[in-house]
Amino acid sequence: MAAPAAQDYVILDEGAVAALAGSHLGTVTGDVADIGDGNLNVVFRVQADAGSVVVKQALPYLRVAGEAWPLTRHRARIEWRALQVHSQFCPGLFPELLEFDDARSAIVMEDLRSFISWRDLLVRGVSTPGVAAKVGAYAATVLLSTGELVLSGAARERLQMDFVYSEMCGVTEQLVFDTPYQTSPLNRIDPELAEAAASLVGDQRLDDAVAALKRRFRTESHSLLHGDLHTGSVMVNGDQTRIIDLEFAFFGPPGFDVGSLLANLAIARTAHRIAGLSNFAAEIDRYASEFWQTFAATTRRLWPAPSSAVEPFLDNLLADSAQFAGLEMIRRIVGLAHAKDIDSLPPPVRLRAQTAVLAAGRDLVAGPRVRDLADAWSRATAEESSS
Ligand code: SR1
Ligand code: MG
Repeated sequence: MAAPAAQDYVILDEGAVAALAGSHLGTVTGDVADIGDGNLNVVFRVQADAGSVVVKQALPYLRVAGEAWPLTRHRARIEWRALQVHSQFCPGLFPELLEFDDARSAIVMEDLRSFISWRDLLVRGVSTPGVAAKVGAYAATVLLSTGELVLSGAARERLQMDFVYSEMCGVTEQLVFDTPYQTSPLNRIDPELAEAAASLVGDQRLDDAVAALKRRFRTESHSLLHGDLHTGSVMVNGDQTRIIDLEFAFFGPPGFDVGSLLANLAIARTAHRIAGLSNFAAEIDRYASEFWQTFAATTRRLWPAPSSAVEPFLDNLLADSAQFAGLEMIRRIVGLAHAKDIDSLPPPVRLRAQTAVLAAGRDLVAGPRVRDLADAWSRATAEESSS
C-alpha cells in the first residue's frame, strides 16, 4: 500500500467528523462528542436520529505526548486491516466496520456506547462470566489461523506485507522492553516505590532475560497478533464481548498476547487480594484458568492434523507467555502506561500491590521457566516473590 497523500490529511474537527459519519447515519443533528481517553488517537461519537457511530482518527503524533512524540498515521491502516483479518476468523467479536478513510487515517465503526471495558468491570468487582473464555478462544484462533501451520505460501506472505514490523512495535519495544529497565523520563514511578524501581536498572540477569525476549519479539513472526491484548482492549456488555484497539497488531511470537492478558488478570487479582477482597480475587483465578483452558482447547481443535506436537507447543507457549507476562506486569507499575487496577487503590495498599506485582513480574521474567498454569499463576499473583 502506498502511503496516503499528506496534503489530503486534516485533523478532523466536529464538522468534518459529522460529514464523515453522515453517510452512515443520514443527517447528523450536530451531536459530536470527543470521547477519546486513550493514549494514541482521537475518538468521536456521532449521534443522529438513526443511531450513533464512532470515528477514530490517528494523529501524526501520540495523543498523550503531543507533537513531542511524532508518529506516522500508518497505525490506522494496521488497525483497519487487523480488524478485517481478525473479524474474518472471529466474527462478532469486533466493532462492526463501516468505513476507512485512508487519506484522513480515520475509521468509522460501531459505537460501543453500552459496553464497558473489562478492566473497569474488574476494578469495580463486577462478575464477567464467559469473557475470559471468549478472549482465550480469540487468541488461539488468530494464532493458529494466521500461523504457518495453517496459513502458508503466497497467502501468508501477502498478509505479512500488510503488517511489516511497524513503528508501533517500536513503541512497544521502548515502553515494554527498554525504559522500565533504564533511568528514563518516560517512566512514572511513585516516590515510595523508587528503591524497588531502581533495582530494575543494572541487574545483569534481568537485562539478559529481557534482551532475549526482545529479540524474540522482533524476530519471531509466527502469527498476526493483537499486539496489545490487555483487559482495557476488551469491551463487555452483558453476554456480548468486543475486542478493540488493534493498532499494535503485528506478526509476532506465540505467547505475547497470552502473556499480556494473563499479566493484566494477575494485576487485577493482586489488587483485589491486597485490598482484602478475596472472593473477587478467587473469581479472577477462575478467569485466568478459563482463559488458558479455552486457549489450549481451541489450539488443539484448530491444529491442522492429529499430532503429538501440540502438547509441547502449548507447554512452550505457556512458559514463553509467563515471561512476556512478567514484562507487562513490570511496565504497568514503573513504565509510562500504568494499570488502573493498581493506581486506583489508596496509597498504603497501592504500594503493597505495586511491590508484589513488580517482584512477581521480575520472577517470571528472570526466574525458572514455569511448569504449568498453576505454577505460572501462583508466581504471577504471589504476594511475596520466591526469587
Ligand atoms: C504511549 S502508548 C502507551 C500504551 O498504550 C497502549 O494501549 C499500549 O499498551 C501502549 O504501550
Ligand atoms: Mg490500547
